[in-house]
Amino acid sequence: PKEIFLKNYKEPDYFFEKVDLNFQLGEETTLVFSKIFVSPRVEGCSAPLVLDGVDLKLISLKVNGEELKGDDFHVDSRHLTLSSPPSGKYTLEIVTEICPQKNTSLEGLYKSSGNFCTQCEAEGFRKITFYQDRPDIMAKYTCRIEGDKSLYPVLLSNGNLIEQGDLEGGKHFAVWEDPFVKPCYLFALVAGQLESRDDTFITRSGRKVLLRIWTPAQDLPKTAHAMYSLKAAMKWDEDVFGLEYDLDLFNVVAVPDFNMGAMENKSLNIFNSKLVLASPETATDADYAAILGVIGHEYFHNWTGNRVTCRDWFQLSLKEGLTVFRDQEFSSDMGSRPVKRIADVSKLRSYQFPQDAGPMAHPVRPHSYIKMDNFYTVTVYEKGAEVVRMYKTLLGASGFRKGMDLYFKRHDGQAVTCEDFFAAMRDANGADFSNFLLWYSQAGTPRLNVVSNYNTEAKTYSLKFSQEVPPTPGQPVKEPMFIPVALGLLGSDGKDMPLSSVYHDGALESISNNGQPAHTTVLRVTKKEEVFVFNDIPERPVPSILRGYSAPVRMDSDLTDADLYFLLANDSDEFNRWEAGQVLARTLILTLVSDYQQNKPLVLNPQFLNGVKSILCDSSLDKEFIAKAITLPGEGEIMDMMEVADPDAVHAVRSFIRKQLAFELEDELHNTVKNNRSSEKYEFDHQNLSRRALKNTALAYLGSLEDAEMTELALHEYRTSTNLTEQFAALVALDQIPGKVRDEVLADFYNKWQHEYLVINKWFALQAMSNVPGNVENVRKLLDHPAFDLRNPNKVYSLIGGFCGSPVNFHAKDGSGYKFLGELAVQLDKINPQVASRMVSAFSRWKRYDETRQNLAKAQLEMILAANGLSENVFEIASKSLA
Ligand code: B3K
Ligand code: ZN
Repeated sequence: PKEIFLKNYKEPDYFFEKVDLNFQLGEETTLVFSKIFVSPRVEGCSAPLVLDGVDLKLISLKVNGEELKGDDFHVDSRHLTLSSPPSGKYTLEIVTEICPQKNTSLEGLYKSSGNFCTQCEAEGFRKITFYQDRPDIMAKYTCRIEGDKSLYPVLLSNGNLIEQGDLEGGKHFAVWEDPFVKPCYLFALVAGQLESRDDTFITRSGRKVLLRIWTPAQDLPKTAHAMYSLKAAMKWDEDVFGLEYDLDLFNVVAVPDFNMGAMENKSLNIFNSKLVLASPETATDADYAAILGVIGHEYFHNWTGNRVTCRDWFQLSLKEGLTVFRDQEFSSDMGSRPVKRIADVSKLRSYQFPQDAGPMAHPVRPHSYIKMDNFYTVTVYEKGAEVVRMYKTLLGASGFRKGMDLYFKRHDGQAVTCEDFFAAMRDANGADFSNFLLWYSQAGTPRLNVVSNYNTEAKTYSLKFSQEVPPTPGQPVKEPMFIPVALGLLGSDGKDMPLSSVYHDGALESISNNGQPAHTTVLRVTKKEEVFVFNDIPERPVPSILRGYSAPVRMDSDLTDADLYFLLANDSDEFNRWEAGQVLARTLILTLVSDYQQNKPLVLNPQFLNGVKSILCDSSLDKEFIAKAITLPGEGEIMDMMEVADPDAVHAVRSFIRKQLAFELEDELHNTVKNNRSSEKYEFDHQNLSRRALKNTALAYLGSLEDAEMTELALHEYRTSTNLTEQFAALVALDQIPGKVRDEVLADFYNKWQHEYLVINKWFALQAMSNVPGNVENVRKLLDHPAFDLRNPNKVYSLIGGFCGSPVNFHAKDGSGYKFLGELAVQLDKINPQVASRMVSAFSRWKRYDETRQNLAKAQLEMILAANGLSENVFEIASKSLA
């Protein structure tokens, strides 16, 4: 397999100005007619024209209307090459034959539940027709679709419908025209039996946009929340960024077979149905929130991604980091900002930090890849969003907006780079960003250490920062980063002290907020070591550092436990209040893990218990915040902090703490459950979802007690709940307690929901994640369950992904979990390489475990690499993991 490097990027020799596509959809094969208007970038260019093409059968090829002969071109398994194309402009007409019905990779044109649909990003268009499949080729498209009218009554593509009609033999056709230039990865086609929920949105300049969400007829009632989300997103982008939708039609199609969450094809978004369909009975609050975020995300891509796109795939974070940031902000504004921030940071810590510390670590803008699909990662997306957030932290909301405006003014209709975004932010604000661009090129999570000192006589308070970026594959030595540190200082009254000036780098800088002293300031930490000294500080403060998590770093500080409990109780920054609790919990868990490993008895620190109790009982706090604040850091996050990850010890200790807390706070938790039951019908609004979040968290704690009374309580919640959020939480609580009740209730749940495949996926995932010893055998049995299907990515993610995400059984010391994944990875790779490589990633941190586990995991990776006909996707992950 060939590795592709950013440093080798070359502008294309030929541009494509216009593309006319014509699809003849068939039951055996589909014919694709493509007419491309080619123009050389530089007058007189005579370089060969190389088109990408995979799994295509070339039927005919014409240049300027003349059929080409055999020696004028060359076709191999990846390319079609015209060695001496005409000079100047010309037309190219290509006819290819493809077999969507046999396409299980779910990229290119494929079938999902009888309907045709496409997925072209990153490099799926080359499975449809020969093309320069790269994002800097931007063309205007028309698309004619022809197919059987009764099988495919709905025919959709990008842009506007300009013609449709009936044809002989029960067929019909539709012609779509997209007035905007686009790269081929944004091309889409859908054909099938679908119906739509329709609504309209009037843009602020008065354009009336028809909004249509397409699903099979029986699912239409479940699209109300998606439509609500879409309209909210359209309004939000106008309000916050002044960005309006630019066509009269916006289509969303939900399909059950989809490799990822969704795809932002121009005016024809295609979604994994789990991110569109929701009803109170079949979707949880988490699903509702995900739908809101992802509908927003794909809609926001219309400007950040589609109108302005990426020059090459290394720049992926240009659109993804920015669009994730935008969807995070949207969700924050629609719900609770601190809670959303907490959720996003937890995700970063649980998934991105481990990636950044492992063999697949790569910068936000990778330097190389074998298979681009492997780089749609938490680093490119989530760390990329943190990078965008840092611009906003440094520039403020209005400075950030100025930068965005300039970015669109400069680059609308272009394919650009991360530097272009950086330059727009800088130039719009005349800002000095020093070495900020290192965030795009250096991998690894920076470690920031802070040491404080209060000088009683001088009334000064100093903070000394030192930083270190750990080595990552290919990057042994790192430069110091530009780290924006949002900071406040709390007085003994628990209030923020007014900050007037700080001495730094030999100069006194005034800190002001329109003339008023500030309560939070943003320090610009740019060196390996540097000191900031605050003046006029009347007493030793407690510092609240990295407020709102202003930079994606791991921070260590000399804060004492007393300081942390003080912040937990008083910080005006809610994120840092939560964070103080997390730091305390992490320390507690790690201490007990070491006790556990030395066979010492486990004892819960009473101060920690009191901290949790005071949060739980503080009626002035938002309930969703309480739910987050009493939740312990995840097992993955803890293992990520250990020298040698010990899944059994971490699991045992975390369970011990949960059980102790439940035991000590049983009455409070019980009351929390009782007082937060649903009375009215399900509403997805902040008040109601917060109540459910708190109730469910309390119930989960009580479930850990594993006694008859708690079983009775959970069973009662299970039976009486009228929405899936509460019913499923009750099931999760019961699932912790092995025995007859658990088995009966799991069977009951299946019987009840067997016709709702999205609910059944949750049922698979729940069982897959169970910590009952030897669970691998249950999971193996579930592979043969009639509702399971290895070809459907959602089912694979639920059952196999769920199993690999649960530390205890996946990392079972007898190697049974690794063996299971090894076997399945090889099997899956034959069906769908993208899904297989995602599963194989579960092995990537094998070196973090003890020697026995290392050997077992390594053997599986070697076995996978030795498999016949291995895909590039899996090869890249497996080989880099072993390196
Ligand atoms: N842009 C798509 C992801 C495509 C993944 C291709 N393997 C969804 C999104 O980020 O919006
Ligand atoms: Zn995206």
